[in-house]
Amino acid sequence: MSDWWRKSVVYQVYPQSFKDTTGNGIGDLNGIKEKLPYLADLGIDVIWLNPIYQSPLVDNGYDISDYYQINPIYGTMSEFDELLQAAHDLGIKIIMDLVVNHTSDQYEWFEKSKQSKDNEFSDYYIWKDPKPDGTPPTDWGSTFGGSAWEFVEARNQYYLHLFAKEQPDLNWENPILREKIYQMMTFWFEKGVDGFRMDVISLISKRQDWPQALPGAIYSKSYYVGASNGPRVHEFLQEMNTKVLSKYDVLTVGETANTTSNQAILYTDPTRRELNMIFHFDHMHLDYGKYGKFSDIRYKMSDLRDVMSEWQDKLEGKGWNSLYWSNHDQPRAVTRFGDDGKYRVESAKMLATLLHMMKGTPYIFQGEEIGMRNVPFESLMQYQDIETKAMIAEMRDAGETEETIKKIVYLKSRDNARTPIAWNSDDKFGFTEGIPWIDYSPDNTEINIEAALNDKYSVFYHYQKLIQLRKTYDIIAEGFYELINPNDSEIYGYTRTLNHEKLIVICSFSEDKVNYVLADELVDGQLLLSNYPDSAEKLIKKLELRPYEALIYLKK
Ligand code: TEU
Repeated sequence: MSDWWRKSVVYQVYPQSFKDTTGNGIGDLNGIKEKLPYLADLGIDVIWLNPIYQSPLVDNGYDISDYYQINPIYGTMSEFDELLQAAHDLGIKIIMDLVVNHTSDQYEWFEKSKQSKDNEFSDYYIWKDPKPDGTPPTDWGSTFGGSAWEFVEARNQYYLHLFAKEQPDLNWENPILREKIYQMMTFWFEKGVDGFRMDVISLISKRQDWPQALPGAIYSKSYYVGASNGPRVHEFLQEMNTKVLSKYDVLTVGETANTTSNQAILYTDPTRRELNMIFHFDHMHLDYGKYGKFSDIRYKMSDLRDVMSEWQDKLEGKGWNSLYWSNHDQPRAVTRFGDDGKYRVESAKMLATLLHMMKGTPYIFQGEEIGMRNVPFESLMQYQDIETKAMIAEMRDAGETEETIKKIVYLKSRDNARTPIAWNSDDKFGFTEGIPWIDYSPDNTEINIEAALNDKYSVFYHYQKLIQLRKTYDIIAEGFYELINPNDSEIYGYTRTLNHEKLIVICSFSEDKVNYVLADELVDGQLLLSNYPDSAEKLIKKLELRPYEALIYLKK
């Protein structure tokens, strides 16, 4: 098997917000197929599709009611087959979203499981007797509010749901259930799918002693004590690899919130035959507060540099990193990590430079490549996301003011990432002929794909060049990472070294001009890319960096 994914760039498509061709206001598979030439022009190698399976959409498709059916709102199975073939014809692979920690409560398996304790499906899910006083087995909270346990009279038992009560957790202790999952994975691989992003895969093995939550754990994350990186998670993934993954030349990336860099080696060490890479959350957690992600705390660049460097260093030669700033669960990168006002373009390009020159597989979330920022919705009523609604309720219950809640929701709601992509500045932005399932961003008139393609200095063309550099220079995929001036408070600099070549990457996180002095051995490199049109062709020792200036030099 080749490690093709070591030099690939992945583009995440959130189907319902990408492009609608039917006028129902929801993006669809034919819309993605129509826009494949745009993605080919950007230069990406792989598309990650968020879930498109049959679902009641309680959690926007992460509540699957049939693993083998395409949700008709996105299209048909034959339209999926056509999309896959059209992508492959352009040299673009497609990975799907594997959601096997839980299903929808409308899955046939669950509908039967909840009926009794002695049918074929009874043990497909996690059922526990109440405590003697009738309360749930543990004090774990659901990510989306309330208890992680729901009582069902017919069984006189609770079932576990780490997410919505409409998302019952599957029982991975059951080998029959595991075989069903492996059969399903094989079905999609036999259709030609090129891999999976594995939703909350680090949660599939629960501790069988069902511990109480750690004191002070944030309610919606209290289950981590008993479900995160559980006792059999690696056994299950090695079984999955042996029975399915090893038979195909595919990309696998596990979503593993609350997983350390040491634990990541266990998931991504190729000799362990589990996954190719994982999404960690350590850089996402830099601005967490008492409500977890929902905080108005601003991260510190020094903390970001420490986290990104830890992951580069720890996985060097032992595992493999994914590289991302945002996705469908996170706010827009340029708002969270850059300056989405005066220096939106410069800082979006700087963030892209910093990430894409690191060691690992970069992931671009739709709209990131044109510098989309958070969405200033007027009213809390405009938010659709189940997590956002749960957090609004939780903050109201805690007595937070509406002003505070609105500010925090603006900063961190997942809906920031889920507004429709604007393909042009027309009144419906080229997204749909109908009414969009979620309101547009007021930015769309200015920030849209057509405007980006017509501006040679746009964020789009910077991403295109970064992707091209990765295809051109092996040092980007394989070079050794080292920090430059590790204590500088405003400039994040690092080198990549491969054989006698050195790549020098210098990124300013300051809105002011900043002086930066390089060691002699780093000067004289040749400029490969800058986010300013007139940076010096040769790298000099004493730099005066402009606001959010990002430089890439190669010294041979
Ligand atoms: O997200 C996993 C997860 O932990 C999320 O709750 C995420 O950490 C949080 O939204 C950050 O604020 C995955 C999917 O990506 C997410 O869309 C689903 O809602 C969730 O699992 C359940 O499937």
